[in-house]
Amino acid sequence: MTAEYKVHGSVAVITLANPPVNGLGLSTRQGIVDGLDKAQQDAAVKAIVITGAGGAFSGGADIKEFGTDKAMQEPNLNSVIAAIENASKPVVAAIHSVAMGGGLELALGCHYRVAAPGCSIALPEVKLGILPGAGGTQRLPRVIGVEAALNMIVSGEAIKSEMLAMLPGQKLFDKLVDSPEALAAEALAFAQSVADVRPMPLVRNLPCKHPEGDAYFQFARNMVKGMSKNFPAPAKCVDAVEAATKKKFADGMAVEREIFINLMWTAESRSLRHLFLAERAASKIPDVPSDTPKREIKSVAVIGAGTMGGGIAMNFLNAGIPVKMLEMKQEALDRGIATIRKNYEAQVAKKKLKQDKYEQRMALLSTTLDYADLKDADLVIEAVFEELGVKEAVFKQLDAVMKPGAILASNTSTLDVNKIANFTQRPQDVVGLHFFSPANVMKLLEVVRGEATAKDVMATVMAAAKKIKKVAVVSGVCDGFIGNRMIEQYGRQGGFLLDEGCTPQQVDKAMEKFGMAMGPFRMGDLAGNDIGWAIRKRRYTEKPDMKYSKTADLLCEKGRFGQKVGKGWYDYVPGKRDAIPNAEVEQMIADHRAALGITPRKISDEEIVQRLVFALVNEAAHILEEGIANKASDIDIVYIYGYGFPVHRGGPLNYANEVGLFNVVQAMKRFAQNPLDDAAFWKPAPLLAKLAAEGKTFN
Ligand code: T1G
Repeated sequence: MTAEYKVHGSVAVITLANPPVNGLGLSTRQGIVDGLDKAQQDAAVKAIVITGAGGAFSGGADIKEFGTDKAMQEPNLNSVIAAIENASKPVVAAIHSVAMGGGLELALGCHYRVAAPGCSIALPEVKLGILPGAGGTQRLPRVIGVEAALNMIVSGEAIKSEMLAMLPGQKLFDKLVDSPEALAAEALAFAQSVADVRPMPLVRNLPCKHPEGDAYFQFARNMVKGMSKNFPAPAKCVDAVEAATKKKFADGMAVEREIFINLMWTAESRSLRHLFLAERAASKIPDVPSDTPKREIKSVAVIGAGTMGGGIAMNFLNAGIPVKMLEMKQEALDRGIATIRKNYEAQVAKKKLKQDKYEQRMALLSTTLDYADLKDADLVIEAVFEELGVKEAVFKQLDAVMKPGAILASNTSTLDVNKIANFTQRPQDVVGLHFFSPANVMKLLEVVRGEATAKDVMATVMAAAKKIKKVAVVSGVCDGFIGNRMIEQYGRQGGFLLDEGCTPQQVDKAMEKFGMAMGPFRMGDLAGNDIGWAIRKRRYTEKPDMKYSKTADLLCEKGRFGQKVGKGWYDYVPGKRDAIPNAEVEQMIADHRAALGITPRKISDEEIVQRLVFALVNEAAHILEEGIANKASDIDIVYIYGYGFPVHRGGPLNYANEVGLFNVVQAMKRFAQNPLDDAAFWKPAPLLAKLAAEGKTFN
């Protein structure tokens, strides 16, 4: 059982003990009910306290149980709460640290609630595409008021217990103790003090009204509509809370239940639940145990004060870690520091950063022109020009000066980390840390594991990634690692579609309707079309039989590199990001088509989306087969955090699971028939073909 029972004098204490956050899984729910039964049968027991062991009261229903029959198996959470409300002796919730979702609902079912300060209180179910399903939408408005409750339920955000205790007329907490240390004793004393109070108060019996109900909920619906594109749950939260103000409690519960079950079966909720677990799973490396000793990162060095080097440095400064930046020339250092200052000052101007914090961060930054000054850094990250010869010179220098045990990292986005490691005598200390531009903004970090990279180096950099608030995904060594290797196939399909009859804006609009933050051509204009051009030039010699559309090269030959030069696939007005279609580009595409003897055809949005997304899926299947990525969910995380893949689709592989891998393979067979496409590429990766044939998914 993952709930302990112990009697202290005349008070029985039931302690949830299901680490890490006392998720209310079946055995925990059973433990609570068993404890309630024992307490009620023991004449010596006059009152009951429920609390949580470790770092949480309870983080809510056990998300890992979702989609399994355990989640609904009796006693389900509503049954547990009913058992509490119907108990013959008062039940007091002793709340500390975290009380979220079903954990807060459990507390709301108790007769009394005693809380410690600093506790994170939330109903975050909406972030999983559902809504509170154990009475939260009906009970929370009864104890903190309709508007405060609806705000919490629609946002899913946590509020500190001491803030909620200050709400006028609140009945959420009967007592807020002075400190977390005082909670246990004070909860026992409180339980004793109410042992004989009858009738025992029930939240469900409290009134729930809003003075201008119709007007308020109309306003709430309008607000929610704006912020919940692609997600049905927030609007349903409004319906459920409105039911609390218009219906008897039991009827309101029925409304909540129906909405909860319907939302649980939406693709959006499956995507959000998948990503919740995927993001946490990404930090786990199969052959690197979580207790692997980590090296201490007390200071960091960054080689290169350009856009990437400056952004990388900011991540560590923001985490309070001193950074020493090295450049070859003082003016390059000055430029780099000026850019960092400009970025911080922009945040201060937007009130996103306090002046004193800005100054603290800048005080942690130092610069040098001399490698010898870097020798004491625990981690050094090079962000110099993307050319192997330059990397070789840098790593040879680092190998000569860095102290033993320092971690040497390259920010390379395409080069072979094994080759870079072998420029040194310490390949076990070399790793790739591929930041995405802008490095101080993008959350994704690809941690590229060389064949010699030591396990403790991997454990150390994964922990450092968490400290600088990055979502780190481990990649093996290959050209483009995970993200850029896949995006190359995505871009190739975009080029073929232009040759076959699409305009750039037709492809972009189709992908943005699918949910991409930006279509491939607007993204090329943002990142710089010359980056892809340089890679294709390499490919033309390395892989002469790899088929590419020449359209993008024609665009680059006209110097249309994108926003940075005011023109790319689209035109741009200085200071604005609007992509303005350009007739000359469209004519260039049409002329190129004609030169190839291609008669343009009408291409549906569905084909556009399938060809671009299934190109990602097929390449991802190869990446999984080759062991470049450890698991499918890691690849979804890469695309969500690094490439603007729509969250409500859960990532390219989750989306493929939703479409059905059989259907993905069928579509690929159709694409392979198209003489203007690349039939060889559309041969399903063996892993994909196998899963499809067996009716399985990537997970
Ligand atoms: N169920 C199962 N595991 C959970 C969990 C949960 N509810 N919450 C966290 N974990 C695991 C997580 O996967 C990770 O596992 C570890 O705990 C640490 O998490 C009926 C239906 C509680 C604020 O949405 O917001 O109740 O990777 O890295 O930063 O209405 O976790 O170590 O194996 O996030 O300290 C509603 C979600 C559920 C809360 C702690 N509850 N959790 O943050 O640690 S639905 C939630 C969080 C529900 C009812 C409905 C955070 C946290 P592993 P972590 P953290």
